[in-house]
Amino acid sequence: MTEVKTSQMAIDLEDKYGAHNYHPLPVVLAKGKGVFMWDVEGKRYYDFLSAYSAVNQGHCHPKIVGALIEQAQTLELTSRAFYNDVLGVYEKFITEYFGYQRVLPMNSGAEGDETALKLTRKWGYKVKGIPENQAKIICCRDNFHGRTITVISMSNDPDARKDFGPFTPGFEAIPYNDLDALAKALEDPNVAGFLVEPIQGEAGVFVPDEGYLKKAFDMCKAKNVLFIADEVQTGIARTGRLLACDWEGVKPDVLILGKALSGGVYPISAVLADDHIMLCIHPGEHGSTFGGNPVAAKVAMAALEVVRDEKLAENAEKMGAIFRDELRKINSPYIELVRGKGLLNAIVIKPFKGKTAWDVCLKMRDNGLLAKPTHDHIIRFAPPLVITEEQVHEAVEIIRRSIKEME
Ligand code: IF1
Repeated sequence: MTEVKTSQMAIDLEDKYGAHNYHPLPVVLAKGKGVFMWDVEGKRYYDFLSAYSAVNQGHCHPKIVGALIEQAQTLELTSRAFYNDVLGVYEKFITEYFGYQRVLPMNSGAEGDETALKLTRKWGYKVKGIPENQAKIICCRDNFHGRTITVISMSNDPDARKDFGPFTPGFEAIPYNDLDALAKALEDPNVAGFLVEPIQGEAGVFVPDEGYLKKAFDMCKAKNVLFIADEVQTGIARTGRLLACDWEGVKPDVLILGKALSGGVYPISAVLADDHIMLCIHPGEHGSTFGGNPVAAKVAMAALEVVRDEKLAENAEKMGAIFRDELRKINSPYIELVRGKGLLNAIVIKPFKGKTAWDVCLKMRDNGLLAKPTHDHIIRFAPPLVITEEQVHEAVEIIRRSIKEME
């Protein structure tokens, strides 16, 4: 095996042997602990991406890693052709934790979304009585739900779609945060579900108006349409509540979770729903070799226990408020606005002296903080939820200094 001795070696290897489907910030990470990561040369960084909110519990959390190791040494995978002694325990645990009757375990977020779409269509035909092949699902413009062909069929991002067609039919995209558009779309009796991100992450941490989710939920109920929440990024304490929907007291009919369900150590996703929806799917109609395997089950339980035991939702709310307050005190021609909820935040960058959000991220990297631009002019700030107040202040100081050095 080749030994990586410098950051440049790692970059060269990826460049030569990997598909070119990403454009990473040039930093090569070799170690993580809590809110920090270290590069190959040993330089320490604050992680303000948390692997797109997968690492809410902090890097290499001993309890989650411990659960992984212990179960991997005992029983790793049985497939769902047989029962095992962990899956049912996990199913009971996670359904009680989120207040649903049933769970369908999968691996990636995109698979969770696919599962929710299939489940919603099935319910549309079996329960709502939509004529065969006529079911429609409403989605939102500028959504991000993953990379599969069906999922990108809902996208309007040219990079995500171009030359990947033909696409899956059966979707209608309406503007996000627009209840009139939703009302109009809901007039079609063949609508089975409305799929929505409580905060649009990829769109640049776009927080909808207060009351949007609750009203959208009520409108769906009035039309016998399932309200499907993609909480893959916003869920598991990220926004200062266990779920972002909790901010408005909405309990989605179908809930999609991923990312931090594993604390970042393993790909785990899940779809939760009650009997009258979930039991529409019968044996042989959906599944996955790895979904809900014993290691995943143990990891997810540990990851969710950490969220509860360490009160991460409370900490995210508190630290998020301090973080936004401090960011808003930075007076710079580069900063147009600061927005977010809990520890899911973003600054909108105004191009200045020919410099963009990417340049700001490079400067922050040099000063010891890692974040990623989205859409050229937005920088997402989403540290692990275990961050302390002192660390928030230190991180803001790095951000302030980086921006000032560019003026
Ligand atoms: C990448 C974005 C974040 C998601 C929501 C489902 C998925 C995601 C709401 C799919 C995934 C990702 C994947 C990551 C970049 C990232 C992202 F910028 F692209 F939009 F987080 F904001 N639903 N989000 O945000 O989950 O299948 O990836 O497990 O590199 O594509 P997945």
